[in-house]
This record gives sequence, C-alpha cells and structure tokens, in this order.
Amino acid sequence: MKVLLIYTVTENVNIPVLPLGLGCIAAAVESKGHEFSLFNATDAPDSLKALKERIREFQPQVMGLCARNVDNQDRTKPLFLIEPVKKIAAACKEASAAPVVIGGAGFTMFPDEILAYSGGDLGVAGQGEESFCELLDRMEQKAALDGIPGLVVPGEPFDGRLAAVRNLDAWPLPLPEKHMIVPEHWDLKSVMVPIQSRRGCALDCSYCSTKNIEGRILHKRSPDTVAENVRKFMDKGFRYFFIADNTFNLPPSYARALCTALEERAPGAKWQGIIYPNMLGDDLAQAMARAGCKAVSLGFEHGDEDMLRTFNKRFGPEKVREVSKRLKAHDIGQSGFLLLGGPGETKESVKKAFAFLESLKLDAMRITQGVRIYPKTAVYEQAVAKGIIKRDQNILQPAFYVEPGLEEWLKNAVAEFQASHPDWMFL
Ligand code: B12
Ligand code: SF4
Repeated sequence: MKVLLIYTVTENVNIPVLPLGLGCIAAAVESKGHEFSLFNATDAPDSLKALKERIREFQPQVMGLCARNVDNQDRTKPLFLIEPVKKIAAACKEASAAPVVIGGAGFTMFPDEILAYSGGDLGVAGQGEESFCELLDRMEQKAALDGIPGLVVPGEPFDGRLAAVRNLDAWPLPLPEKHMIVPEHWDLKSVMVPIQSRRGCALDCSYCSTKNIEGRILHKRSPDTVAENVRKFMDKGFRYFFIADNTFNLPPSYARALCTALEERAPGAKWQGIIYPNMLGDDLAQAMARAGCKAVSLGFEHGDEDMLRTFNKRFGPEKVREVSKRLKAHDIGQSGFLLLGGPGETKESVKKAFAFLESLKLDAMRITQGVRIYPKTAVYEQAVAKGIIKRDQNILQPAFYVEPGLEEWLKNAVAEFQASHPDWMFL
C-alpha cells in the first residue's frame, strides 16, 4: 500500500518537537513492505497547498495523520490544537479519495470526539505499529476491518481496547532523514531528537492521562538498540536528544543499563529526560552525567505534602530536595513544575509551593494554573463531584479543575510571584 504520513503539529508550543510517533509508524509500515512518504504540515500559509501537491504526486492509498496534542494544557493562554487537524483532514479529502486515518497521543485520549470533530474516516487509538499495519493489510486484501485493536470507526463508540505493542524490540526505531524528517526552516543544531526506550507508566498520578495512552505496564527496548539509534542520529550531525520516556529513572536498574549503553555506543551525545523525583541514588545520577545528561525536567508538581498526596505522588518535598541536590552535584540542570489549583488546594498550600520552589534554586520553572481534566482519571471524578464538569461532558475543548473560590486569587498570586523573581526563567 502507498501510505502518506502527515504530522499535524503546526504550532510550536514552547518547543519544536519532531514527530517521533509518526516516525515509529513510518518505520513500521516500511518493515512490513509498504511504501510511505512523510509530510510535515506547518503554519506557513502555503502548507495545505504543498500538502495537496504532495498528494497528487504520491497518489496515496491511505493517509495517516498524527494528532499528538489536543491543546497546550494552559488555561491562561489556551490553544486548541485539533482545529489544524480538521483543516488538514479536509485538505486531504479535497485532494484524494483515499481514507484518512488518525492516530497519536492526543487522538488516543479522545478517539470518538476527535474522529467526529476532524472528519477522519478511521482512527487507531493507542500504540499504532501493529494495528495500523494490520489495517493496511486488511485494506489491501479488501477484508473486513473488525477486531483490529484500537480501531475507531465513525458513529460507533470506541470499545476502549487500545492498540498495543508488547515486544518493542520487534519493531524498528525511526531513522534520521528516512523516517523522521526535520522541517526545512528548523535549525538543526537546536533540534532535540526525541528517543524513546520505554512505554507505559506503572504509577497513577491523579490527573495523568498516560495510562490511557500507553497503559500501566512498562515495556522496554533493549538499551543497546536505543543507544545504537542515538548513534545513527549522531552520524547525521544531531547532538542533542530528549529521552521521551515518562520517567527516565524508573526502574533504576534499566536507567543505569541505558546510561551504560549510551556511554559506550553514543559517546558525546547530550540529552535531557523527565525524572520522577524518587528512587534516584547517587550512582544513577553519576551514570546519567557520564552518559551525557545535561538537564532534566523534575516532575514534582507541588511543594505541599498534602497536595502531593492528593496527586497520588509517592514522594514528599524532602525527597524532591534530596534528588535535586544529587543531580546538582553532578552538574545536571533542572527545570521544575508547579501544578496549582488542583483538588484540595488552599492559599496556604500555594504559599508552601512557592516557598519550596524558591528553596530549590532551579534553572527554569513552569507554573500551571488549573489541572487539565482528562477522562478516566481521579481528577475527572473529583471535578464531577465538585460540579466543575458534568459526567460525560465533552471535554475535548479543554476543561480545567480549579478549586472553587481560588481562581482569581490564584491568578494574582502567580502573577505576583513571577514579578517578584525577575531574574528567574519561567517557561
Ligand atoms: C516526551 C514528551 C514531551 C517532550 C517532547 C520532547 C521531544 N523533543 O520530543 C516535551 C517535554 C518537550 C513535551 C512538550 C509538550 N507536550 Co508532551 N509529552 C511527552 C510524552 C511523555 C511522550 C511523547 C512521545 O514522544 N512518545 C513516544 C511516541 C513513540 O509515542 P506517540 O507519539 O504517542 O506515538 C504512538 C501513538 O500515539 C501512535 N501514533 C502516533 N502518530 C500516529 C499516526 C497514525 C496515523 C497512527 C495510526 C498512529 C499514530 O503510534 C505511535 C507509536 O506507537 C507524552 C505522554 C505520552 N506518554 O504520550 C506527552 C504529551 C504528548 N505531551 C503533551 C503536551 C500537552 C505537551 C505540551 C503542549 C506541553 C506544553 N504546554 O508545553 C508540549 C507540546 C510541544 C510540541 N511542540 O508539540 C500531552 C498531550 C495532551 C494534550 N492535552 O494535548 C501529553 C500526552 C502528556 C499528557 N499527559 O498530557 N512533551
Ligand atoms: S509518573 Fe508521570 S507518567 Fe506516570 S502517572 Fe505520574 S505523571 Fe503520569
């Protein structure tokens, strides 16, 4: 089958992000003998025209769209990112009668809603490699499509059975220039290449949608395969990587093995990752520094013991401090995040969070007001109980939990806090 794969992230939200998920799909379809072409839609006015030209040249039999982001998770400056997906799907349909299939992390969280909103013909919710290839085979054979895990069909409520990949090593990682192309106007030197070694997260933070995207069982690639993939990108001139795993340091034994593989097979690589601030001993911090880790996102979200418990975090503020010091001792830069206004938030807990952030002395910070409500999370239930949303309300257009009565005060408190730290870098 001839497959055109289209990245729909036309907005650079905070940071340009290369299409890793779509790259995995490109590598997968190629490994199964299908022909593919990649197209990065951009915000340039002629992007849709260029897309239509590509469709006419390539004559795809299937068009796959990656809907990575639903929104920017920012209540104060909201961006709804499914609108471009809808425009791109419409342009595809104008230029071709081939079916439009939508997938991606954002799509997986809201499969029925996004399929209906965007006008796509089909969707694949979950990790797409196996199911999308199965879909292509069935289409080629003109066979019935029922029973494919993750398949979403317009007008039929999704059964919730996500597409999954049990053995990650059975599927190839994307290669530079072939499966992952950098948009022409991007500066190659400033691009952080996303690399993923694990999928899933066994933890269950109260607001988090990851379990509904990748599941709660952790699946791992061989560390050597991941490090070899990094080296292949380095051979093409890339130097900076982002390890896109949900929690780089968990489990620590795997994280150490990955560091060893990177040090041996990809010397000189510089990278960042996301840390769950617990279970990070000095040996791991040292291994990370030796393997090229330059900075981490320290995912603590709050500085108040009770709020951390409400978010179902398995650490307290002192553990965060300990991990932060340890990373600093190895010259690993850190950005920190506060997620304010969640269930049970009070003026006192916000003040504690600010004091905690001040005491950490991080390199960069991001303060989010209000918790984006995702389906099938504890925060969803808390929002229903407080009357913030109605059960079964369509929350594709973002809805946020802000503890009732705190909204205005929180806005001013955050503004004051930021103004009182003119030298800090707020993301
Ligand atoms: C790592 C990460 C980041 C890193 C990215 C670093 C980098 N250089 O790539 C950083 C921290 C910079 C980041 C930033 C942001 N992120 Co982020 N990020 C992630 C994370 C943890 C992993 C993403 C990833 O690379 N996965 C690995 C790839 C292989 O998986 P995948 O993309 O899902 O692809 C698979 C499937 O989706 C599917 N698929 C994908 N495309 C297609 C296409 C077709 C046709 C098919 C059939 C299937 C398919 O198959 C793929 C292979 O199995 C996810 C959470 C998660 N676990 O999904 C959040 C996540 C995607 N991010 C999210 C958000 C919101 C953001 C930001 C907007 C935050 C902000 N306000 O700044 C920005 C957006 C940046 C941008 N320009 O797009 C949200 C999106 C939800 C939403 N509301 O939109 C997520 C889901 C986190 C969350 N829990 O809410 N992010
Ligand atoms: S550790 Fe991260 S990915 Fe895992 S549940 Fe918590 S917020 Fe989600």
